[in-house]
This record gives sequence, structure tokens and C-alpha cells, in this order.
Amino acid sequence: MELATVESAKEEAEIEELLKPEEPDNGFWISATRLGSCNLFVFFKTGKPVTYHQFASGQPDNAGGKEECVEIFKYNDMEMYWNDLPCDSARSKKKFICQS
Ligand SMILES: [Ca+2]
Repeated sequence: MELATVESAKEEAEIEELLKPEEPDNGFWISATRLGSCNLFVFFKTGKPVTYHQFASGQPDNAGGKEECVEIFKYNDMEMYWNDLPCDSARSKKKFICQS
């Protein structure tokens, strides 16, 4: 099992369906990670660049220059959004979305 890649709206919709019972504002780690200090992301599972994404308004912002991981979350039970955030901060203790 590895962190999931999300490469299309269809895949994201499938994940959203699985997450419906969860608390809406919980974030979940996916396989996307920042490459260097710019806003280029790759999936570390495959090495492929992230071409489909749904970053929330103002994201990715690389706050503090340390936001190298990516979560997906639901906000106010609306559609899912993506956010970059630090991989190792206390706030980052989130659940994972994995795939085999
Ligand atoms: Ca962010």
C-alpha cells in the first residue's frame, strides 16, 4: 500500500465518495509532494507531475517555505480541495488515503 495518486476528476470523485462518512474538515494525505521551492508537484508514488489538481483558492502557498506535502479536504461539506502544508508539523497529523 502506498499513498494514493489523484490524477483525474473521476478519481477524486471516487475518493470523495469513500470519504463521505468522515468529518468534512479532516484532511487526508495523498501522494503529491512539492518539487523544490516552486509550485511544481509530483506524485512520489510514480514520479509523474501533478497535472490534475483542485487546490483551494490561494493554495498552494508554501507558507513558511515548508509546505512540501499535500492534503485533500472538504470544506463545509462542499467539494474537495487540495492544500500544501508541512509534512511534519503537529497540525499535519492526518489520515491517509492509500492504494495498492
Ligand atoms: Ca498551504
